[in-house]
Amino acid sequence: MVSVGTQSHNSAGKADKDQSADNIRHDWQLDEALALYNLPLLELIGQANAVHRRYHDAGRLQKNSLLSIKTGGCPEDCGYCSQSAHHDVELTREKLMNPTAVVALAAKAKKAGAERFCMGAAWRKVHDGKEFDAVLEMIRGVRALDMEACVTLGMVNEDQAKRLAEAGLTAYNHNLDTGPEYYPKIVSTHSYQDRLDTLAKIRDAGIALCTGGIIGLGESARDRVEMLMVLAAMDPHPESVPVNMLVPIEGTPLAKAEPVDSLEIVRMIATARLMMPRSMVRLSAGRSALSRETQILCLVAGANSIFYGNVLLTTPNADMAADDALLEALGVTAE
Ligand code: SAM
Ligand code: DTB
Ligand code: SF4
Repeated sequence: MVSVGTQSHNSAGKADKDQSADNIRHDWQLDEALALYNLPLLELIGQANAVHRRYHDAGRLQKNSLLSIKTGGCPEDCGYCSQSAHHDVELTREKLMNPTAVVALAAKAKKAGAERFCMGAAWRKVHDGKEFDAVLEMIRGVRALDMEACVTLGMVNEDQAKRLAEAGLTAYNHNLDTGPEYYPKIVSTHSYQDRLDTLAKIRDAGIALCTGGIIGLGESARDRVEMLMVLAAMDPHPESVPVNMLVPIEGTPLAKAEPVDSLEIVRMIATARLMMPRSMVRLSAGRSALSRETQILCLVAGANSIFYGNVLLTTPNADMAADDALLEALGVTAE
């Protein structure tokens, strides 16, 4: 039986360099990771819940608000994405929003209980100039509200990472999306190594990493755990790990992808929790297709963060009123 040691206690959520004394591992092997993923479900959830409770306050859930600050027209060809210019999707393109409007929406999200404000731009990479300056202004504005700020802008260079850090950016979202072998079947315009290079520059600049993936792209369980192995090999582990379930978009190559059994997202979250005990694990896109009870299973299995708000980037999120009822039923408090 595969199990994970959980002997020593540590304070929640903080990733630091000295993780070795705390059963934090960076050397997961494929057979071990797959064995965790394939454990009998109740055993997997039980082990993940025990690790979750040891490293985190299980009565807390982080609420993040998400906003698309620049929508559509992206030159990349990610097969799942509504915003790629390569696909024929019914989507209104929007140029970069102005910082005042963005910060006003962040203030509104804060009032609704969000602690982190995440801003996404459909760019291949950041270009220096007026637009990047405007994004830096958004970050400073969000931080001035005493909220955490996260952006996802595509690839960055070292100088841009440094400027993001100077603006006070809390975290940078840049997903690996799937395992290294399967990735080229999903995207051809950039490589897995490009993603890893951007993550390294962000981390070198002292910004927390938010990086995870999607299930439902036609990948195997092996591809899923291979992605988790790449994430868990990072030292320290990424501070947050979003787990998305594909939101199928009409007009994308993955519009008709075979839907995955919702218990696979529970397995993915539980395995992420076991392999990266201290990271925040975010139950991200796809919640509106999950029952209340499946979402609760995800939280029991170690998810401790959600996107809260009626829309994700371009697709509807779980309804806010339903989320309020869910949180009320759970009796959890916002972080
Ligand atoms: N262009 C930037 C990038 O690729 O990093 C930022 C935006 S991109 C939309 C952010 C992430 O959203 C993707 O890496 C992917 O994990 C997730 N995502 C995009 N479309 C999705 C979909 N249809 N279903 C689930 N997740 C999706
Ligand atoms: C992440 O992992 N999920 C969010 C956020 N990071 C940027 C994006 C979800 C997008 C879902 C599809 C859409 O709304 O376009
Ligand atoms: Fe562009 Fe990001 Fe969508 Fe890929 S996932 S097409 S890089 S916006």
